[in-house]
Amino acid sequence: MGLAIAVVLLLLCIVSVVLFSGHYWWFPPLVSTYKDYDKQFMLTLIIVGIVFVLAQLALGYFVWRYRDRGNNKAKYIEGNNTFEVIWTSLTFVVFIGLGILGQRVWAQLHFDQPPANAMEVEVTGQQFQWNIRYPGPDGKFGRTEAKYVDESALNFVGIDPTDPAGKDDITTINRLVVPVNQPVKVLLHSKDVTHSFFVPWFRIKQDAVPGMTITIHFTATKTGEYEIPCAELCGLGHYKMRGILDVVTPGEFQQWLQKQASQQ
Ligand SMILES: [Cu+2]
Repeated sequence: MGLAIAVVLLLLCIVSVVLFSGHYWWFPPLVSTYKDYDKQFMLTLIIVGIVFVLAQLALGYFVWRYRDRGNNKAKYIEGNNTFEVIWTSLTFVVFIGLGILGQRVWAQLHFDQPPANAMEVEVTGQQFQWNIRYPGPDGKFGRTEAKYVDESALNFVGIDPTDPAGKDDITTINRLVVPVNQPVKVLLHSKDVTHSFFVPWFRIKQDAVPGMTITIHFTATKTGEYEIPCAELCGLGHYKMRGILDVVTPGEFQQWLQKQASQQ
């Protein structure tokens, strides 16, 4: 029996290592400049992977070594304080160390300022769509207020019609178009409940919280269409809340922007 359990443990261990190292179900390819996320993830995975394999092998060995031979007598032991101190300290150092390394990567998205040439775009979550707004040629977003929200007139974010800065604002629903290799600063809002702006290809995930403006920034490195699922269970229609992040060349972006402007 002891041998059978040891073999099962060994097999589980091999299957886990093969599945994780083979990348069969893995992240989508990275298309932003946030490559440190993947490095940090791999570092954590390798360290805990080694510990996992060693622990499983040790467990298997002891299960086999101290298997029931029919004449064993249970012995009371006090434990070993030296071992307790060593593995508790090691675990502490590994967890805190990875946490400290990881927060630097996390802070790139959340605390670092976007580059000065970053293009601004506003993303407002609502049940169940992403409202996208560009400031237009004047580079300024028009004032918004809840009382101006008029969904029948497609004024989803409540742009004040009396504010000249809002006249040239360009709005779209569920389609965020950005030029490739251009830093983009996103001002995240929510109109109703907490949503989450998630672009797995970009390694970006940030909650949109009512009453707050949360800023994130990114630079896309490859043209293409990428999904923006809402990653926060935000109501009955949550399953259909998805936008598209369309990364295009700068020329295509200008054309698209002009076309949108003429249609507003
Ligand atoms: Cu949502």
